[in-house]
Amino acid sequence: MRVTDVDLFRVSLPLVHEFETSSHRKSAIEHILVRLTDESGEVGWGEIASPTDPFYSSETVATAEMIGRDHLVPLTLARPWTHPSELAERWRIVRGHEFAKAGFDIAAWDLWSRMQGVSLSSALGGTRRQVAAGVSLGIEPTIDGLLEQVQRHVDGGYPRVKLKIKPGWDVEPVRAVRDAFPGILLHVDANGGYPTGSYSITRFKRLDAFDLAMVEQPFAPREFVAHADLARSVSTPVCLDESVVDTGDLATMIALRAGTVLNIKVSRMGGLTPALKAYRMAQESGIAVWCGGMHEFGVGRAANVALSSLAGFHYPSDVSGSEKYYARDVIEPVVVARAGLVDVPRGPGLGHEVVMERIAPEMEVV
Ligand code: OSB
Ligand code: MG
Repeated sequence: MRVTDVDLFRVSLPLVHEFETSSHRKSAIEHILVRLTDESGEVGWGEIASPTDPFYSSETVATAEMIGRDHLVPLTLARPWTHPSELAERWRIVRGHEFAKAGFDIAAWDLWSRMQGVSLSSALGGTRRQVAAGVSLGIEPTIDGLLEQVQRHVDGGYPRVKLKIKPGWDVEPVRAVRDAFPGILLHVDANGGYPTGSYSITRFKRLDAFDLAMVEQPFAPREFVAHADLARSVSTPVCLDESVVDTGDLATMIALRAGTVLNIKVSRMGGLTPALKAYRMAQESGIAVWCGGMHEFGVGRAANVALSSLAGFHYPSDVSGSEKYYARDVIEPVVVARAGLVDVPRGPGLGHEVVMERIAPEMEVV
């Protein structure tokens, strides 16, 4: 494959429902779409799903644009490659910036699988025809408002509900949801919002009463030891998200027993190539994995669906239908969840086409 053109498009879409986590609230999402064009004219699309502000990780849309333009574009154009996994090796010289790398990596996998005439799912080794989709619900102004959101998505057939929590919004909303929906697969995500120490251990011990599938990322990303302490103190499984951006972090998690569940995100880990590596490593170590999301537009969402089609993904993924977030996604067909299941496309590449009219030309940045 010889890539002759790389185009980056900054695209902003309004959210249909505002989303609040332990760190902030947002009403629109801005991501960067990456288009690689091969000398044959074939194209591949990827998505840089970094949040706008450095509250989830240190990356932002602005840093991703800069790193993409100044480093990843020239490295990608430098010489031909035969398989997308070679690019991760090439980009290794750039430390960190996993979101930026993920956008390029997805585009390379899309391009490569289109050239082979295979679906991205089968290129990755996926075998499922459908994947189970879960929803991630933000912090709501009231518990009644949260219950309405849960009801709407349970009625929509979603088999798993994840609730965002923060100090001051945890035991009470979780109890209310568990009481109203005794049978649902439920879990919570703190996005690192809790202080380390006894206050939090006590709080999480109280959550043990609600039969949660897991508690995701209670403490800040580097707090592996605090996560290990918590994992020893509570019966609810501890899941890591922000803490694990590479296989070195995963090795630390395993060695310290800082959790028994891993949220694999294509975006957080730098793309499908590193996500596959983490998937294999977790499987060998008895860590249960599932595929998380970053409010991706259709391109990144389709990559998450393809990855989730691998048989070892244990829990439902954060790959709800496009319409949960966006009135008008950038792809056709949009991602649809029916009775909590998303079909895995069988056509070449991502199996969806980007609609150029939905990407204003003035948003092209390279
Ligand atoms: O922690 O999983 C997270 C969205 C933005 C940033 C962090 C997270 C999330 C989600 C949304 O939970 C999952 C989705 O894309 O549906
Ligand atoms: Mg999370």
